[in-house]
Amino acid sequence: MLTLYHFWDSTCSMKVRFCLNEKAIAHEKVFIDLLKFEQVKPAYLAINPNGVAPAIVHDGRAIVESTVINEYLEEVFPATPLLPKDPVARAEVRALVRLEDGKMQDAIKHPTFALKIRPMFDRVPDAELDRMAASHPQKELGEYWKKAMRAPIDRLAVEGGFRTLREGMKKLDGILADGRPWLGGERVTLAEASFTPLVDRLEHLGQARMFAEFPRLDAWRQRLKARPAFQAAIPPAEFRMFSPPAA
Ligand SMILES: N[C@@H](CCC(=O)N[C@@H](CS)C(=O)NCC(=O)O)C(=O)O
Repeated sequence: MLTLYHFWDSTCSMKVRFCLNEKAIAHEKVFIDLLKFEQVKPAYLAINPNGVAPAIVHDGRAIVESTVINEYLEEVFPATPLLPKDPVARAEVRALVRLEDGKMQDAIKHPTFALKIRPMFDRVPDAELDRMAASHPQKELGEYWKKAMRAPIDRLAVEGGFRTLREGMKKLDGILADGRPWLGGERVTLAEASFTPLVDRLEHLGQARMFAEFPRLDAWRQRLKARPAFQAAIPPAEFRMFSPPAA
C-alpha cells in the first residue's frame, strides 16, 4: 500500500507524480492544502516533520524529500527503470536531478511566490501568517512565507531566479545536442521527472517563451508533454493555484 501526500500545484509533488505515473505504481493520493497551511498541522507533521509536500507512506513507513522518494521508487519498483544501465549515464542523470533539486527548484520559487501566490494572500490577516510561521518546523520557510506575502516584492530575487533557470535550461539544451531524445539518453529517466515541474510552472508563469531560445529543449518539452505520465502529473484545472496569463 502506497500513499502520496501532495499538493497538486506543487513542483516537488509533480516530480513524484511523474515518477509514479511512468512506473505505473498503484497508489492513493492525500491532498495537503499548502495554501491553508495544512503542511504544518500536527497530523501531517507526524508524516513529514519538515512541514513540506510531498511525502509518501509505503507499507506504513514514511519517506520524505521528492528526489529521495523518486530514488526509493526506482529501487523498490524496478520494473520500469528510470535510470540508465550504464553507471556513467546513471551518474549523469543523478547530476541533473541534483541541478533541479539544489538550484532550479529554488530559483522557480521566487517568481511563483512574488508574482502569483502573494496576491492570493492580500486578505489573509497578518496574525494568521505569524501563527503559521511560528508553527513551521523549518523557521526559514515560515519567515519566507511572511516576507514573500508582506515585504515589498524582491525584484532582484525574481530576476535572479529567472537567470538561474535560463542558465539551467542552456545546460539541458546542450545535453540534447547529440540528438538524444531524452536528457538521460534513449529513454525517459528521473531527469524528466525532475524537470516536469519546470515545464509546467514556466508555462503557467507565462514564460513558455523562454524555451524559444533553446530549440532542442523546446522539442524535448513537446515530447515530454505528449506523455500520459506528464499529463497525469500536472494539476487538473480545478487544482491550479493560478491560470497562465492570456496569450
Ligand atoms: N526539498 C524538498 C522541498 C519540499 C518543498 O519545499 N515543498 C513545497 C512545495 S513545492 C512546500 O511544501 N512548501 C510549503 C512551505 O514552504 O511551507 C523536496 O524536494 O521534497
